[in-house]
Amino acid sequence: MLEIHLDEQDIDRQLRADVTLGLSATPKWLPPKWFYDARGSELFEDITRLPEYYPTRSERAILAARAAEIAAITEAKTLVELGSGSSEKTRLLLDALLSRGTLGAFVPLDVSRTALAEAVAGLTTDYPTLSVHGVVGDMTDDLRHIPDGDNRLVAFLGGTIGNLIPAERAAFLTGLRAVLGEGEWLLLGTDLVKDPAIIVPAYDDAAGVTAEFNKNVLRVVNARLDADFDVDAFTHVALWNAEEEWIEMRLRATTAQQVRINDLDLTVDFAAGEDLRTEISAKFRRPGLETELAAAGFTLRHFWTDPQGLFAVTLAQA
Ligand code: AVJ
Repeated sequence: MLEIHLDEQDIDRQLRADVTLGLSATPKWLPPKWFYDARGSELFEDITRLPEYYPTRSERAILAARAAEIAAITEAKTLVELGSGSSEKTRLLLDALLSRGTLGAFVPLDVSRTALAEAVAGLTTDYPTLSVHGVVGDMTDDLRHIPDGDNRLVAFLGGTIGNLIPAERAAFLTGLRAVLGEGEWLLLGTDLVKDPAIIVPAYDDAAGVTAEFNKNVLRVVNARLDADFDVDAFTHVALWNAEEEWIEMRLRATTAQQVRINDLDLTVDFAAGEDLRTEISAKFRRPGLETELAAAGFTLRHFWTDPQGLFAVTLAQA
């Protein structure tokens, strides 16, 4: 079953608001959620298989090693997954919780109705005893639509929390804590601070897949808002912000140019070399994470990393 709290019209309104705000700002920016149309989602899947992109592999290794332990500790009855996408790593958790015998329901929440419908259909076939209840919604403002239940485990994997700036993270975690009862669980995937010589190539791969993924946001704006971005007139930039400990992805205008966004009746000027920021991907350290969780009312119970210490999965309790 699929429950829809976000329709095409809501999404269109959000896109218009984001593009109007971001392209009128100095410096210019666009939120990363607009990367993910069908092509962008495919490019992201390609990224997860790149030799340079360690987060997906590292997180999968942690979950494979710890899923049974997570099931034994939480004995969760419902697994909620935020930003579930293809739900591939989730199967590790579902299998462990089903073996443990506690799990009755899986609630994937995602903004993409098509991706979610596909995931729900596949899971319903593969897990006939499980109640699969998809929620189409925005994880930052539709958490109230997570169905009631007791002993729920909310998984937010992939390191996507790193796309939020610290103030947004605090608001998100506090909002999540507010919908959970005391004792319920959060399983959080976070990329870790490490040598930028490892991080930067993960966001600037030799094959140029991340560059295509980054530029895809311009194609999305062109297609959805009748704009005329010249995609080839921008270059992909990934830079490590050492102070904030986050990666910034930008699109740099190679020449001075004007872009017309017809549906917004907006004309935007770019200077030669001007950057448009398209994503931040924050990297974490255990102490900072523990502090952020505590500030939102969560207690860190376990912090697991892969053998190389690249990525972490944290189990926290409300
Ligand atoms: C899906 C948000 C976790 O930040 O690493 C991959 C997206 N951006 N390469 C990340 C992404 C560039 C990814 N997240």
